[in-house]
Amino acid sequence: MAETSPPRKPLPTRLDAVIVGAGFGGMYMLHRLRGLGLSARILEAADGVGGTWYWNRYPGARCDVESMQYSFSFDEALQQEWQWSERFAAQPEILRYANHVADRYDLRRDIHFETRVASARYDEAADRWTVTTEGGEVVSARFCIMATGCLSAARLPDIPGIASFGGETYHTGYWPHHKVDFSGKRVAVIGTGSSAIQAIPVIAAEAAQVTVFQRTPNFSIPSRNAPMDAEYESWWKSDYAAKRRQARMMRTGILYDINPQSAIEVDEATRTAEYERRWANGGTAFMGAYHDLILNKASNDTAAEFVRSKIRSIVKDPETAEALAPKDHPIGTKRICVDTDYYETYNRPNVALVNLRKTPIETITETGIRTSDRTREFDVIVFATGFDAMTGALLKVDFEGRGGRRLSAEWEHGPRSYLGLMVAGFPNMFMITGPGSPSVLSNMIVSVEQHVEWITGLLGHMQARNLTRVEATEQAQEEWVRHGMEVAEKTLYPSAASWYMGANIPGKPRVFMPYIGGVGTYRETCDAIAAEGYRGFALAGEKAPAAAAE
Ligand code: N01
Repeated sequence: MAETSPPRKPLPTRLDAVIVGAGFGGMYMLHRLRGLGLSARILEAADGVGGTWYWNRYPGARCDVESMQYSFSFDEALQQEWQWSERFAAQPEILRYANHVADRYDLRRDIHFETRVASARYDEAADRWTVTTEGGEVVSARFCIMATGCLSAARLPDIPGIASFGGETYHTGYWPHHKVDFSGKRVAVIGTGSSAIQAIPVIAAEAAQVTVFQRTPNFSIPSRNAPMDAEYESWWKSDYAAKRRQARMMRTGILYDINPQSAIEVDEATRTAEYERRWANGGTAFMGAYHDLILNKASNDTAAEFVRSKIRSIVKDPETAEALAPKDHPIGTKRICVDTDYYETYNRPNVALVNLRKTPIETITETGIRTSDRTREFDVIVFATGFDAMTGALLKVDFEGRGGRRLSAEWEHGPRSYLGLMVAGFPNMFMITGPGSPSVLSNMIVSVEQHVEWITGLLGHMQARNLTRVEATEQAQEEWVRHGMEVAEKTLYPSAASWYMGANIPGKPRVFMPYIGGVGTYRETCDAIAAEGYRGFALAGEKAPAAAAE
């Protein structure tokens, strides 16, 4: 298995399709386009495949979807042959899997590594995209497919003095390939989201001292990670295809038991027993304890209070425990975290928590961090400060669509799309897990497969009819955006200042970006739209659709 790329080769000047990004979405898309007989290349900024799992190499990085479910389902042989070593796979193993996929389907020969796309312009007369790389290479392609991921534009905070620090600095989403040696060092971690919650226990086990700078606490559930249980693996593999079919119809694309009851329908003892059972099992299935936890504040409060009581029982110092107990958002409305020994880590003598709500950061200095009450000296600062989520990577490319429309202008007040797949005014440009689709609220691989297969179906439909252009109509887009907002408003999600809402980026419009109607419902909608001849999409080309249908 090769983990590094072959030498760079020049880009072809004319292709059927350019795919941007060699994560799971881009790789599967390439595989399916080959199946249609189309010429396609992936342009990838990194020097290897894996997308999010290529970049997020921080200590403790691990998936919070179980390994048996966080993997491709499109090939029975692939899913039978691959063996995961743990219940929740760690980043190096997922990256090995991504490399295995690249090799197994001979994808590398059509991937251009270390190639970052700068701009894409649509030529209406030719029905083609002109894609230009940062290196100045230009390729003309009929289709431009963005597989850039939802959490790939890492973000450093605007803290004064950030550039003046003389020690080592790292961002969790842009971690170096070499092992970072924390031994004997004084380490600051800024941020307490999923990445920090995974990294802090591992760094604390090695460093002399870890100081965590927390602005907003998050809810975290223990993962109860363990070596893969052979019986569990065989249970999955005995009828993998059937279980995958079930998973695809679940709200999150993950097969787990969701209790159809309401949390406030049952008495307190029953509720506590259910929360205890799920806490003991570990993982995000905790949120399936009652079906209405994300719908009803009173129900949500019961789960939130249960987790707060767990934090208070684990963390020995009461002031630290109180600072770690989230009170500003309903549980689950910011991405729930999954950890190994996160809260326990605050009982270590070498770990301290700084509550930035009480003593905000004033500046980063050459040797440390100054908060409103004091200055602390550090050898290393780890920024676990997240991403310009969902739109960041898409808007990094200067997109110019039909009639000179700019994607940045179209999305000035928040992303607008039809199904999270296409944007009106940008014909032949697709997004894999774009804003407006379930994406980050789901098992990403399930959503990636669904999008890739749906796009493949549409391109096959066009091929059969000799059509050269597809575009979402303004009306269909308008209705989908409105529907997405209506569904979100029925939940507690918009009440949290989350990255789902764009709230972590100063100046970013506050719009709930993913589609929360559920993975299964969304799949049915997409399938129905395809079955109705791609309702809401304008199809055109060399032959008119009517003539093609004859
Ligand atoms: O990023 P985040 P992440 N001063 O945005 C803080 C996925 N993921 O990389 O909330 C001080 O969640 C910020 O504070 P606040 C998963 O979907 C999955 O951790 O803005 N602090 C927050 O605490 C996840 O949700 C997995 O007040 C500042 C933190 O930085 C998503 O990636 C693992 C600050 C950022 O948290 C992103 O997670 C890891 C400032 N100026 C990630 N600016 C798994 O599958 C920001 N912060 C398990």
